[in-house]
Amino acid sequence: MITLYDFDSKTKHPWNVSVWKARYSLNFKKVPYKTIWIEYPDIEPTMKKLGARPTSLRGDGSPMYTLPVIHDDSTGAIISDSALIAEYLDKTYPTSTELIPRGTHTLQAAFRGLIESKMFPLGLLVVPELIREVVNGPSAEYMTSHYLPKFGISDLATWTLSEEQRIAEWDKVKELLGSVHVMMKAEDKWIMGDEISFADFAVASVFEMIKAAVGKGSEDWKRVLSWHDGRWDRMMTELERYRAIY
Ligand SMILES: N[C@@H](CCC(=O)N[C@@H](CS)C(=O)NCC(=O)O)C(=O)O
Repeated sequence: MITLYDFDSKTKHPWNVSVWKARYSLNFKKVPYKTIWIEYPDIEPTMKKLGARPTSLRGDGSPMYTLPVIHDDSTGAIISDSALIAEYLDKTYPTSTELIPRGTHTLQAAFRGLIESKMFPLGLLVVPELIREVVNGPSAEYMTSHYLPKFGISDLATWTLSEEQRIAEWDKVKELLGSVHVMMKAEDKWIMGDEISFADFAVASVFEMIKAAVGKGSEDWKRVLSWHDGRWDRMMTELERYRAIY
């Protein structure tokens, strides 16, 4: 059985963009797994104890441990990083459809790089909401001290976005998604055309984070889904079958 490490929350529902990529991948491969929910400050000690690898370095040069991480007790493998998890699942649990089909590795990495490079504006819209409404105390404290300064927010209690700023930030998010939309042919259902892949899960995971932050009954969520001729609405509806939480 595989264990997936994910961020705990008040809503008891996954919300993190990076972990959603791994969750979609596990569900797509139909590999049985269970989730262990942890808080931000517990990532490093938990991962060190497990023997997971850090995925990058912090500004001070120390190793940075991140989620998602999976532990597959049938092989003993412990994998950090959502893309490496997808590669591991393709290799260890071969199925007729792959997350990262042979020959698409570089293009998929470039595509994810594009999405990640343009995600910053979204942070200002979702991170304060996630801290206020979604995560538990220890993660809220961690995100407040580690993430909010990046957005120039020093005191969340008094911080608000004006309506004008909100519209401007949402416009930037629309632009990011629009840059993906214009690269796709109208008839393309998925990033690779007719074939679903890890690249789609990278996009859908951004939507999952938006949904978790703004709420699925909100006007913001309905508006986001309606952008670009309803492409995202259709995509998220199709992906319902890979959204199970174990
Ligand atoms: N490249 C990694 C990135 C994972 C990542 O950055 N995870 C963040 C949450 S979105 C994290 O765990 N951060 C830990 C921290 O900020 O201390 C992946 O795709 O898995």
